[in-house]
Formats: sequence, structure tokens, C-alpha cells
Amino acid sequence: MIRSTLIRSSSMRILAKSNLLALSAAVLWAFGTSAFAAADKSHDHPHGDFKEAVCVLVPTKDRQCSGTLVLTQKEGYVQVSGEVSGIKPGEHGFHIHMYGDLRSSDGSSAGGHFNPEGHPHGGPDSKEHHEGDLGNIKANGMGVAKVDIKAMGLDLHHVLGRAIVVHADKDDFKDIKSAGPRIGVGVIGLAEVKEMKK
Ligand SMILES: [Cu+2]
Ligand SMILES: [Zn+2]
Repeated sequence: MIRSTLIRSSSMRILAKSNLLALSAAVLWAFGTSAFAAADKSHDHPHGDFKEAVCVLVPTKDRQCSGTLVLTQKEGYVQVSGEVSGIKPGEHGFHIHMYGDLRSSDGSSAGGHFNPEGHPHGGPDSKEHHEGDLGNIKANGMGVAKVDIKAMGLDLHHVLGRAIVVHADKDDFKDIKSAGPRIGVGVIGLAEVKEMKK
């Protein structure tokens, strides 16, 4: 009788101990999962949860094109806003190119249009187009273009470190050469956001 009580109490102690173990294992698992999820998220977005980038355009050799563009990540698109000046009145091809490499004086080191899915060149409303095909910007008589473009489906994280290029002529959305030479180039870089807009 005494013996069986002893056995029971010690087995209960073991039971209690194993419950505690199970509980701490569960806590550890939950903690580990959330920590893992957080790590995973930062893996998806290596630059953190930034929403804004900036691109300062500088002229290529013997051109006068300049400007500043702000790129903001919105739900399902990137808003591109700003002003470009020093260009002839009328329309100018406006694209995101592959590389944020401005080492060549004619802008050629920025590479081709950003086109990760191998689509043909087009306009932003074409059925198929390069991801970097932002269309045309239109300069007024003073050679100033206001830019207000919704780049649908674009992910800001995919274009950071690439270039925005302004061309001398209008992009006809068919022939990639229609837009002519590159007259302004800038690198899309992280912008300092003074206030957290959430
Ligand atoms: Cu271009
Ligand atoms: Zn294109």
C-alpha cells in the first residue's frame, strides 16, 4: 500500500515533469516559429520595409536633361512622381533600365530595358511589355515635364539600384529604338523617409 502510493506519487511527479517539458517545448516552438517568420520576412525584403526611393536625373554628354523623381510603393503599383526639365517640348521615352551604372557618358552602361520576364517592348498599357516600360513623359513649351505615373504591378524592391532613363524622342511602343538617344539618367536609390507614413 505504502509502496504503491510511493510509486503513484513518483509517477505523477514524472507526469508533471513531462507536462512541463511539453509546455516549454511548445513555448519554444511558438517562439521559434515567430522568430523564423520574422527572419523569413527580412529575407524577402533585404532592405527592410522601405516604401520610398528617389532618382536624381543627370544629363548625358552634351545634354541638359535633369530632374528628380520619387518612387513610392503602393498597393499593386509604384507611384513615380516628380519633374524633368531641360528637354525639348513634346514626348520623351521614359523607362527603367537594367543597371544603375552611369559610367558611360552616353548612358549606354545602364543596359537595356528592365525586362525580367522576357516580354517584347511596349507601352505601359500594351498587353505585353517590359516591366521597365513606363511610357512617355510630355514636356511643355518650357521643356519641363511633370511626371505622375502609376507603374502597375511594379515592385520597388526589384528596381532599387537600377536606372531611370529619359530619351530624346517619343517611344512609339513598337520599335525600341524609336525613343532615340539617352539624354538623362539616374539611379533609383533608397530615400530617407523623415516621417513613418503608415
Ligand atoms: Cu529607355
Ligand atoms: Zn521596353
